Amino acid sequence: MRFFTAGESHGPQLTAIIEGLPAQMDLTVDMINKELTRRQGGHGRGRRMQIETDEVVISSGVRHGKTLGSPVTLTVVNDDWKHWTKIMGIEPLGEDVDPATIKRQISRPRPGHADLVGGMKYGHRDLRNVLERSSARETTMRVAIGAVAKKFLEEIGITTVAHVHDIGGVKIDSSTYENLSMEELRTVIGQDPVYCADPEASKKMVQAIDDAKERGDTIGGVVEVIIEGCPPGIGSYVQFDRKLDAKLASAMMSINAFKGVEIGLGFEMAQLPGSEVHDEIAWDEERGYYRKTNRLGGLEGGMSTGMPIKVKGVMKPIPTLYKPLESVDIDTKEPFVATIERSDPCAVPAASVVAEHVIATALAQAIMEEFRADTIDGIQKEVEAYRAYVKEF
Ligand code: FMN
Repeated sequence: MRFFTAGESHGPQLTAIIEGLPAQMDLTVDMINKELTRRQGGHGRGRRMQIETDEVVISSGVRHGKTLGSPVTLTVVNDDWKHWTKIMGIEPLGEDVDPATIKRQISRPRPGHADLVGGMKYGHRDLRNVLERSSARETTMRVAIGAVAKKFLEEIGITTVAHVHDIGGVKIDSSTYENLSMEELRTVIGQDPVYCADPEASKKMVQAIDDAKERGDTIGGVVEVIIEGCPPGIGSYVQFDRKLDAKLASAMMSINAFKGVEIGLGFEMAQLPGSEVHDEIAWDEERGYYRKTNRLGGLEGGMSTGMPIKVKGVMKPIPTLYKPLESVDIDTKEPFVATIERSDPCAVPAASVVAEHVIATALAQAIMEEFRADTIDGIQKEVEAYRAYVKEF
């Protein structure tokens, strides 16, 4: 399965094309829209989330609710496009229009954004040409693609969930969610304003977001994606670019503002002896092979072990601040304090939804490389036979 996304933040629409999906798989716009709605939620999101209600249009690759095996095209139209037709127009400006009169041009790069280097790299003196694409608006389509990937995973018995682990220094108490089933965890975070499973920590996180807003500042955090039901042996140790942990880390790092990834205990492993990091192997008739603990987060040697996969990602605080940082105007070369394009104090809850979907996409891709069939039924049969084989191995 491969995919592309396209579209500018204030352009007419965002688009994704997914190629390589098996045929005969159930797929509806509702499955995708409910995930897009979750991406727009979470305490700490501002005005633009209220302007937009993202709804996807499927315009190819699906007929009567089933995939055809042909490329699937997904589109999310920009409801606010009417206000941007001149600023973001596709046609040449025409000789009678002075480019300087086009509104909302940007010559002031924001620290922490792609603005300055993107302008240098692509020769854009109007930095809007950079920020329109570098904006996290693109993650809308990553979620849409991930919703399709999640449906595929579900068809072969794999479930995913993501939750907020910490925000602005407030950490979840792990005991609040460790014993919850995936379904219970999904229900709990679905009702929480910051998608956190610990009600006490959640209250403090909401307060931390409100305090940051008050100060004109922003805060980041950590999200965790959990995957259950993945059979052992997805990915491979035989070549560096087939390692599943590397693929998942790359997917996580591809999200705007994500600056680090942990698998299992992650960076904590640096302080622990090997005996407290590695997981002992056991076997019983019902489960087949399993690990007595899961400190390595379901990955060994670049392959899934069959235990739940646990990947965390750290999001830096949003770089656009109401308490602005200093920068330099590229026209005058004079220093200025940055103006605000738009800003929320915290987007960690929304980012947890994005993380779940990019990880689901990377895993679905890896699984499709292992099990090749043109129909979902064919893949299901292959996975089933493989699960039976590894259990008895
Ligand atoms: N950055 C902002 O300045 N304002 C925002 O409102 C904003 N919202 C975001 C929402 C989500 C869901 C995510 C994942 C990121 C958001 N960001 C926002 C972060 C920027 O897109 C990101 O920091 C920027 O593109 C620079 O990329 P880098 O941080 O990966 O270097």
